[in-house]
Amino acid sequence: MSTLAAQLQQMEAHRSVFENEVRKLPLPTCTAFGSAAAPQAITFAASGQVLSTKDSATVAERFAQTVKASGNAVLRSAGKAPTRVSGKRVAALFSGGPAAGGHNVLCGLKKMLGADNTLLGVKGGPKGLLQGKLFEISDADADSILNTGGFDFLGTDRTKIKTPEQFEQVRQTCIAHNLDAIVIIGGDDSNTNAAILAEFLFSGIKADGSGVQVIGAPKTIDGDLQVPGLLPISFGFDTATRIYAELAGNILQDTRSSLKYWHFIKLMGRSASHVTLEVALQAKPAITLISEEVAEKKLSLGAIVGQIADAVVARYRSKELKHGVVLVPEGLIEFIPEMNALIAELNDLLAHHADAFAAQEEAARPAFIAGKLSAGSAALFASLPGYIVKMLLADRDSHGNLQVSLIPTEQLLSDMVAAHLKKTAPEVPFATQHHFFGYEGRCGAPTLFDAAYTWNLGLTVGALILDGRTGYMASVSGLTSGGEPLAIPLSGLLNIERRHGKDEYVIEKALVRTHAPAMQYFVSRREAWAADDLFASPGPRQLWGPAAKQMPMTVALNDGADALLFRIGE
Ligand code: FBP
Repeated sequence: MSTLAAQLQQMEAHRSVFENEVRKLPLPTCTAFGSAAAPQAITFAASGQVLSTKDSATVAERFAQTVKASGNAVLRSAGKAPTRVSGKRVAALFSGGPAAGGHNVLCGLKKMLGADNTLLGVKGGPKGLLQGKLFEISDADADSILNTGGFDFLGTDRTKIKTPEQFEQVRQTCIAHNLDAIVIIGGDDSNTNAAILAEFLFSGIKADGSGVQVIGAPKTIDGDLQVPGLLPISFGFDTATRIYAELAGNILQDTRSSLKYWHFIKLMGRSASHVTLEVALQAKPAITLISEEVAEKKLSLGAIVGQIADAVVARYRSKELKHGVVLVPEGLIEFIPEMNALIAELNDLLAHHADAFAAQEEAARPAFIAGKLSAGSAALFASLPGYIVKMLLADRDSHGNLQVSLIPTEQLLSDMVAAHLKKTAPEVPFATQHHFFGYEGRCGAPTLFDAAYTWNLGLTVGALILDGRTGYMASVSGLTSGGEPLAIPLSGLLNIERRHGKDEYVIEKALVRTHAPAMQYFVSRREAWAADDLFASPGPRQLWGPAAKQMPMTVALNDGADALLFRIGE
């Protein structure tokens, strides 16, 4: 074999030149943990900050043990742990969609637990926990996954643990593997699962009557798991948005070069528009829709289409621009008032008539449901193209969410704008292209921000477990002032929401706040971006060099930072 061929073969199985180098990347560590090479355990103490929601009284009854233990108070570092805890057996799992940095949570956790405690990985997410698919994670495993993207080391799934049989399976797994703690690395729904499990496993699980600790870690590219002042962002958001912003920047460059297309780009992010807002701030396209603003202004589908068409016409008539980019948040459809009312009715109908609906021939299903809708919703339903109706009737995910990633909103909008222009401004050229950026961004190699953030989240999770805590979500705040590990009581975040046609405990999704600084900055610039090509190309993710320490623009603006650079460990 030639030297080059041998070199190429050595790059197989996650050993590209990039992957080999990135594993050696030094990670900044919060000063609370001491040195980066040998982080030390810390203890936590209740701060004066106590969390509550509109449903706290009901939550205190249902989650009596965890609420009594935590008092719903936020925990902050209280200094170095006086003694070293050993012999704990901790199982960690990924839950929900993948997000860059998950592997580093495991690495930070492994480092904090050290050689005198055991870290087990759960294969295949919550389902793997039910099935008892656990294995020990070695130091070599941790070395091989450090700073790598994806959740492939363990795998993930979206199983919601809710039935008595499932809870019993979890108990059996805890007993069989002699577990002291479970770590759930997931989004809002998964951390709700963590709160429920923390209460269930609080006591009486082991022979001596003690319980199993449960700690959550905040993951999701959607960025909708945030707690102002306590949790700046979920991990994976920075990496995903930088990948999408690079792609959007490339497309913007193409529009300006080939001078002929309007590109409609739908961006993942579920209900919240954080991803779309961040990509807009980075790439500065002509038009960006923000779902939360659409809901606030009660914009109808027709009004949104009219706004896009007006911008298309204005660009053509004033500067003869026949091109542009429109960013569309994945969950937009749920925020358009008349669509929201229709979806709510559909959710209830599909939950209550599940068997009868399933028994219908596929072609007969729309008519079956349409007959049960209110008059207004039935009329709207009848006006929608078949490709949208099909997706509105598709299965909800296991948490009861409409699978918005499957709805081609970008196609719907561009079809409607084309029809509108045909009637109102037929002389304006309108050739379109459509994109959906989602899966491309979830498993890329983490940015330095996500790599450092997740490493410190892992250290925080480990320190909370060694400190005997349960029912908390780890966080790192103060990202521009050194980084501070802290713990948020999960029960303090719980609300009651209607899902699957019934009331359930949930952690409310953090949506874009239209009066927050990030949105206000966007509003102050968007007219200029619509009128001319002012886009910027943020380029690929950079792990070395001047842009490496950049943090999400939305986070920096909303936190009142005076620069874009994070300063963990400084
Ligand atoms: P999480 O909330 O579980 O992190 O999911 C993120 C996400 O990527 C959403 O943006 C998207 O709507 C959904 O997952 C897609 O789900 P799936 O991977 O099941 O297709």
